[in-house]
Amino acid sequence: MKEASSQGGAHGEISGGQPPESTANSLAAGVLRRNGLKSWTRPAPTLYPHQWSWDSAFIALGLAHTDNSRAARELESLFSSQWSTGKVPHIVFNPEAPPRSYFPDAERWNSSALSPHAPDSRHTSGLCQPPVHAIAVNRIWETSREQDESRASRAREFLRDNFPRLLNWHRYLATARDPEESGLVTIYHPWESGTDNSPRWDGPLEAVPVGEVPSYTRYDLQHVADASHRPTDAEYDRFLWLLELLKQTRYEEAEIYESHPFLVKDVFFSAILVAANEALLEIAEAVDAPDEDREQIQTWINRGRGGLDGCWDQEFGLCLDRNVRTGEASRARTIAGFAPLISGGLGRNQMDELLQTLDSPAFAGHPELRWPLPPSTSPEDPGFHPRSYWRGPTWPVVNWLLWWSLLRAGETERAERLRRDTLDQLAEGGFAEYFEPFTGEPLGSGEQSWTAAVALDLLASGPDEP
Ligand code: 9WN
Repeated sequence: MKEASSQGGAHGEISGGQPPESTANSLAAGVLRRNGLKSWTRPAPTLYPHQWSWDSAFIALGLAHTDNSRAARELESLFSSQWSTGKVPHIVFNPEAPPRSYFPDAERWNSSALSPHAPDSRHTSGLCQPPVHAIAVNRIWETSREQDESRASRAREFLRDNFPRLLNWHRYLATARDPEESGLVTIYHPWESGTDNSPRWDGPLEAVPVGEVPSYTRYDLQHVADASHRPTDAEYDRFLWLLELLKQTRYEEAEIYESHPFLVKDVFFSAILVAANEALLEIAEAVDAPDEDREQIQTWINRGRGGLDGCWDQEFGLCLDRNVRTGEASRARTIAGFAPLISGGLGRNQMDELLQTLDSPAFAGHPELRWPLPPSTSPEDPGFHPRSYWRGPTWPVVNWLLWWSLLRAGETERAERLRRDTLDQLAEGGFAEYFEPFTGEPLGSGEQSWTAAVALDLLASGPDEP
């Protein structure tokens, strides 16, 4: 496995060929250690100097294999900035980050001044990201249980403390973000999806007339080798305009629902919520939560699966997002379309259809791919771009989600192939943020924490592992 340089965009090799797993483990653990601050971990050394929500969840999942208490602290530190509405903010700002290192900064979001629901203690963004957290908490529980009784009892304590926070978070998503009770989560901004410039958002974004955006400087471009890896300036103008509109509502959910021009039912986010609710149900079991909480969670799971069923597109063999404003489906072929695989509970026919799409030349079966790993956007989609962020590159963190979902669905051989190919990609390219799908070139930031974290989980979960 290669180790990428800590400078964005550079990916230096320290050893050739694939090393033994113990070496790979220590390389991955080293990335998390170097990116680690006192109680949480930066997603990348320079490009992302603050705490990001779903990154932290993946990071905790990886840390669960090296240091349970550090993993628990990672999530506790994130949840200490949970809003009183239950929302877990997508960024918690680091007051010690170097000046002019990331934009939009705390000042631009201004959430503590604008919203009475934002925490006083730390500045945060006003958005959220996919809820991987309960899945990570469950991993901490699983890995602690395998150890001595004192660790298991500390983990049970951690579960007890965090169950109410997780429940509030999921309740916020099931209510404020789904007043229609459709089972699908509404997002207010592409940043909430975690797949920022995906062609999934091209249609809904085009419909947003862009107003006067207060002037700004992008700092992200100074941390990557080439601007083509990142979203374009035109995309940033739209992202920043949506932020201004959200500020005008003071981040009030009802007002946003009333006036905001970008309201989209995100199938990928919704599917992760279903999987996270399944994890939460297991946590509820472990902490002996009241029956009504468990029933509530089960209702959300059923509703989520029902909602996703309604977004199935026969022609693409994928699930599609829906614009709440127009009712139109986003006809883009992206990895988000595999949402039902993540939410689980599929019948054999739908599973076969999804796997057929996954294996087809539209995704992992494309004959020119460096590894048979699904690009974030299908090479057959008009919005595909092999180097641009979520428009085509392969993301290890998405491979992890698909691998984990395949395992849960009992597709063990296929899951194992995906696991091996993902690790081979990292062995050649290092712990990059994302990869050019045809050449395997590492792109974006080097030393990306969640890439290292999912590597740790994949390495610990091989068929030979106990
Ligand atoms: C905006 C931190 C985050 C990830 C997102 C990824 C990217 C931010 C950015 O980086 O988003 O939130 O500046 O591009 O798209 O999924 O959480 O790694």
